[in-house]
Amino acid sequence: MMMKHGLNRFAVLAGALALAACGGETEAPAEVAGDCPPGITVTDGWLSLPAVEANPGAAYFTISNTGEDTYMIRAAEVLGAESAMMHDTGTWAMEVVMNELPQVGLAPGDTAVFEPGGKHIMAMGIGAGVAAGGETEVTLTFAGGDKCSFTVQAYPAGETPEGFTPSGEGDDAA
Ligand SMILES: [Cu+2]
Repeated sequence: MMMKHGLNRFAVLAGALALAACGGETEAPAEVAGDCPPGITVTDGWLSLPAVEANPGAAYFTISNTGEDTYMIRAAEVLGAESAMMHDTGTWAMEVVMNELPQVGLAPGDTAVFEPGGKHIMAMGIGAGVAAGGETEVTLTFAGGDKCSFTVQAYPAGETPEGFTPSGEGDDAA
């Protein structure tokens, strides 16, 4: 954390957007953005809302490490949700299953893609304050305690952001 990279501005903006989106509907005090550590950038953040209110939703994003330190994502929170955890998607006995990911490593130069059919942040108990067309905030906690907060736009179940293209990690790569 000795070098200044000007990335703080992103986190500040993300925090302001999340506050604007929440508009006082949340009862708990908003967990406002810290900032992403130097070299960590997040793009394409979005949240897929559940089709049925009681079901979990999932947050997706791309996170890159252009810095010199290795980071290990250890935990995730979604503002407005009761709880959240990192999942990966796989197949077991011909069924699609989700497994909890204890951590996701980001060595220098690494990019991790969280997308449908792969890694995602499962968000349980999403409150009424997070609605389609609105925004909320995801906070990742790294080993050692650094945090990275960013805004995700909420989409109805089954919809994806305009121009969304899977990374090709799944089965449907051409
Ligand atoms: Cu999941």
